[in-house]
Amino acid sequence: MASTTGILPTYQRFVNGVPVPSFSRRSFRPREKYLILLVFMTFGVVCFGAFFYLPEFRGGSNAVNSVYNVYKHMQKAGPELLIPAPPRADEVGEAPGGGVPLRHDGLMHPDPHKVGDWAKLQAKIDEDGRVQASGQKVLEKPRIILAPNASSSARRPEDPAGPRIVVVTVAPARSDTYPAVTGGEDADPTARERRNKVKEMMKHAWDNYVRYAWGKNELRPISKRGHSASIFGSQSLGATIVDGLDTLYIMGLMDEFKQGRDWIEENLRFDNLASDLSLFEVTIRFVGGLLTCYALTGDVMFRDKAAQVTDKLLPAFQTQTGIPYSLVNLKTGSSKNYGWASGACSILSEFGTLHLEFSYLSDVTGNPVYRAKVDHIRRVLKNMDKPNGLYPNYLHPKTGKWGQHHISIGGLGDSFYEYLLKAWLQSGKTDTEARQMYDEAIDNILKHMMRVSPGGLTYISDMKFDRLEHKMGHLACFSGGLLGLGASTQRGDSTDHHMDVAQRVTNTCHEAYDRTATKLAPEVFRFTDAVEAKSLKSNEKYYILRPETFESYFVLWRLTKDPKYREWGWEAVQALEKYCRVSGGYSGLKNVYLEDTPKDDVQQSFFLAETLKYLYLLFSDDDLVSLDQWVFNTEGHPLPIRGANPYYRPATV
Ligand code: DMJ
Repeated sequence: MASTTGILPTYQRFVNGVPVPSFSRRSFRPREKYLILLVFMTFGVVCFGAFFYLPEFRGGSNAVNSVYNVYKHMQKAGPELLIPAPPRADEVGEAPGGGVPLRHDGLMHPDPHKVGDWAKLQAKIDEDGRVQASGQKVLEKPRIILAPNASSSARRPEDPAGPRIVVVTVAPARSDTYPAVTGGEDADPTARERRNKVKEMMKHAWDNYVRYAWGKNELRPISKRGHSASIFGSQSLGATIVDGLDTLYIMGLMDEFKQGRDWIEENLRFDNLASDLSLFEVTIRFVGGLLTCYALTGDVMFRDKAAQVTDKLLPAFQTQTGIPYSLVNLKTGSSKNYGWASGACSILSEFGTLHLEFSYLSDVTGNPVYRAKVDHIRRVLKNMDKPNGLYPNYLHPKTGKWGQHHISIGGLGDSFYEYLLKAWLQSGKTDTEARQMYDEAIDNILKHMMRVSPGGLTYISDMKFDRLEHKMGHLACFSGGLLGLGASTQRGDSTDHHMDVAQRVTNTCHEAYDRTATKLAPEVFRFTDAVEAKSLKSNEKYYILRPETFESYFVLWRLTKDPKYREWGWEAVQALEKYCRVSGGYSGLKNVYLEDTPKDDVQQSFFLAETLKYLYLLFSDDDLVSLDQWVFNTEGHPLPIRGANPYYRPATV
């Protein structure tokens, strides 16, 4: 008979001295239950202890702190790993003063299970953002060293002063004076203060992009996730990184610059992009942004990436006329025009806005193929018959004939005129054909399309088949700066007239801002018997963080020194802060005439490339990115002027 009194308990049951098979039992005896419970409790205590003593979790005084610590570690992997993607903006409201997510099921009310935790976690995240924005780094701030003559980017982790980031700046050629590309503080303390504010705005826009949309094209600042406009195709190409990088550099935000630069080196690839990308947008944002970074730093990685992507764009030029298509599939090379474009035409502001980037790329690579493409476009345009000396917005790439006779210095036409003037400037004023075409085109536009409203506002309207449309698109507000730049760089019969119109049109654009509730201008504003410089249609009242008016303030400030341009720029900063800033970045507005306008939940990449750059330069000293040495591409990326700027960097370097 088996003993029942050993050290270890036996679980064999006996009935009348006969062992009972154990499988027939349906439950444990009480002693067995206690033992199992003890084992589970011991296991639980061990796990619980380990949870708090693992280094990742130690230090939190409560569960929220622990979650927060995990969140910080997961930031790089994307916040959605930890925090489920919030509902879309139209499904979500913000609790008064709280930022707590609300469910939207007809009535807005808080989800009782999540409110407390969300509020605490969000407070922690916001605090983190504030600490970083105020310059107190959670991590030790690396020392940034600009190395004007460096030949390598060697890190020195053994440096006792902490990690060191070297931003390579290879001096291009022997020169006594290198143009200022950072610094540039103004002597005026108010301007300095305002410039610091713009820099802080850039930090807010960038940091939130890094936190919520790193590697994606753009940021949705309200729903805090990535966004991609169709112009970028379906891939994540880090458009905000490439577009915003030179602004970071100019503002002296060098650790952020290095962070973006390394992402580009490791992640930006143009092979196998099997979707249609815009030739124009990729050129002005990617090629332009990369080339500026190459000019600023001499880092050949930027130049080589610019050449790689441009090579992938070249199939778009394989047309009967050499006028390229709008869209190109980077994998297959197949190209086409937008379905909405009149008669399947190519668009003037697109094929006419490649000259600066393609010319400079040829010069820095030694490969003439890029310049040949844009020189050919120039020849085609020069030889075309032009109605009243004007360039219609549409041209067919197969027939070489104009499409509908719509003419505009705003959308669909705008940057073609800009690149005529700027090609001449970029060439060190040797490309006189471009200047001549610019002067003729502008004279004819002003002659046929400029009007003064009864209230005395000068505007340049659109024209459709010889009939004026008495409106200006927001895009046309860059023309004040353009006309001023043209007038200030060469004297001629039209100089004074162009300078006068430049200032009057910029005044009109300022009025379009001033006549709204938000002090931000709509996409389109009209001039009728009923209204001046105001929108009439609901679908033209939006503002998408556009830069054009501020670009004109900047250029005209540099040219005239009239303090009103800085004041107007400061009004814009305040309006952006009041109506567009949200905890996750900056958003466009759906109706500028409503103070409580809905937002569009998109932080456009050009907000970093242009809007903030022009505002920053408006409050900087004239030496910083001098207009005598740099010419801005249409996306706000400064390219060096040949002969005037040693950063032009010949191909041999
Ligand atoms: C930018 O992408 C460029 O300035 C382009 O030429 C048209 N405008 C947008 C920003 O509004």
